[in-house]
Amino acid sequence: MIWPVKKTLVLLAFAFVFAAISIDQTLAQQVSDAAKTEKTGKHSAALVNGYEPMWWKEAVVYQVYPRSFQDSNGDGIGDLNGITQHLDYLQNLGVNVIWLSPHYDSPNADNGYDIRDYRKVMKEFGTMADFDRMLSGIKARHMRLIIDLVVNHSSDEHRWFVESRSSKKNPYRDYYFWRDGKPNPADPAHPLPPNNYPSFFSGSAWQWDETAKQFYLHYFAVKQPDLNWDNPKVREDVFALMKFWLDKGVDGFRMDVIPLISKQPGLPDLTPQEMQDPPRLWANGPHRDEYLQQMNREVLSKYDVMTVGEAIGITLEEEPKIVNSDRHELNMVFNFDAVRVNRGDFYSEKKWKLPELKAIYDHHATALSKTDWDTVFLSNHDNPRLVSNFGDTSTAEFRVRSAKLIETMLMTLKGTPFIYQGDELAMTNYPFTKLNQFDDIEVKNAYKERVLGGKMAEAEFIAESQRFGRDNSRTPMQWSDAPNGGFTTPAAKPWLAVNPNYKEINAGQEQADPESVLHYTQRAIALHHAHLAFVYGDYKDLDPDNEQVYAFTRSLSMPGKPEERLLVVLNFGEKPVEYTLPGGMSAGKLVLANVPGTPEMGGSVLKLGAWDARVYTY
Ligand code: TEU
Ligand code: CA
Repeated sequence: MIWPVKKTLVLLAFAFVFAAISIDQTLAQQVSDAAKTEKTGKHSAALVNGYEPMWWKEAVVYQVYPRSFQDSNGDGIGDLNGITQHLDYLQNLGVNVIWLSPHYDSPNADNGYDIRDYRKVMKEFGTMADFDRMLSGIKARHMRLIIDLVVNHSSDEHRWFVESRSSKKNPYRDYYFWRDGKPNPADPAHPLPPNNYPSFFSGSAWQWDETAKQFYLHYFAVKQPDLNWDNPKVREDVFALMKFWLDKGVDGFRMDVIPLISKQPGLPDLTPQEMQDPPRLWANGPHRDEYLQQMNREVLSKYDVMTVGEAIGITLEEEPKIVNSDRHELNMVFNFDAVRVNRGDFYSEKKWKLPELKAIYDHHATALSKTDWDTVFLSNHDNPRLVSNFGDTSTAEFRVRSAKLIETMLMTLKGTPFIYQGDELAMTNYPFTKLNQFDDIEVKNAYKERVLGGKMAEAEFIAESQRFGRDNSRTPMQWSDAPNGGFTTPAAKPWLAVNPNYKEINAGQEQADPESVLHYTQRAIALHHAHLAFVYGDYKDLDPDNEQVYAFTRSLSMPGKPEERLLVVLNFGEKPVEYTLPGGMSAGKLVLANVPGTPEMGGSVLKLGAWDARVYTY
């Protein structure tokens, strides 16, 4: 008696599955028909101002550096359960996507950018069950998660490398780059590196290995050997681990130094000219696009994902090779022109003027076509704090205003905006005064090479590292005015010291103040979401040569809708100005301002105070 019922249920279930599949196929068919229409040049109603609408184009992304976000168990190290505790905070902020810096098993030579096991959660961060709980918490709040894919290199403690170094005959030998050294006439027992490649983290990019009696290549730390993507097995293994996480439900990847995966054939010495900027050459290996296309074909195209590559070494003109949708590689990349506008060699400061930054953004808006997509960001875990880098921290008032101005800019420029944890609080650089306050391998190695090598005075090195060192952005999140800023328990010792200004700058205080940077960031994000013009609209710089005011428009026409016209005016500095909009233009209704009491209507002459940021209709 019971069997027929069960059978019917089973059949019904099958019918549902088939119905679901056929609906999916119909949708997929529609999408591919739309794509075909686009290719044949016929007008497709699905496009918005020529762009194919995509969730990742409309998203605002928030980067979490797990080590420094929230410690939930009092060991002084941030963890996944700590992130889960703050998901409501992130949802309230209005961000759609979380980019999680590496959460994998790692000996932490470079804070997780050296991965020992790609399928395991870092012990200090928790367990896979914690990860799953975090992911479902993110989904339950209608947000998405992208994770960091670090596959140009692994840790030297990864099983592949352990095998690889064990013998020349090991099947994993070709997973990495092993080479004989050059003869060293002065000391025959110690050969010289195979070529003159420098490491990003000082010294040679080659490490002598006593077991293997050969050198291996490491663009980054000695503990980060470069994977050999020319070996098809490496690609297969990487694609499999990507699927492992995608099948768990993650929504895509931020890909660490991804253009570096295709090495120069034969690994010849850099010429003196190439030596000026090694990543330029390293990022343009002969198989880069082939490997990314294979990755897209075999993995990415099978999921609805967001992909963003760290485009180190790639010029803006070259970006479409990676991001043009017709090429089926990645959705977008990070270009460093803007964030490095004030940077000279290594951590040295370069004087810059506003027109240079505008020229970069103008270049972005013109160099990319309607089938490319862009990112907008001025901070991450490798750069100083946003407000310390581009704003003014000389007084509390200017810190708040300038941070709001920068948030306004990020949410209104063209491209998917990325913010970094603490930006929304206008957290600042740390007052580093001595070497032992730093944790970062980049600083420690550079100290050895530069200061101990006699190339630079210690005081100058510390001052530059205080200005640009990566640990500035890695100090723990300041949640409250409790000891340790609420990052960890009062008795614990955080892995990196909390900025002493946590008593004034913290989330609790900002939540209570409607005029805080936190509340303002929330409004700026909401504004971004409220106007498709900020996503798909045209960008026009109204006054490219003005050294004080950045004024631009975003406008969007869609069939059957009134044109969306928005005007952004930013006074970059403390000097007030009476600004006459160019071309007889008049500002209309105010939609966002960083100073309370700003008049509701604009006009053609705007009285701008220190660090005033305004968005109007026009
Ligand atoms: O960064 C690559 C990179 O561009 C850095 O070398 C950067 O130029 C430098 O640190 C700035 O001072 C990525 C990750 O974002 C970084 O955290 C890692 O250390 C690095 O790759 C190696 O994985
Ligand atoms: Ca912890």
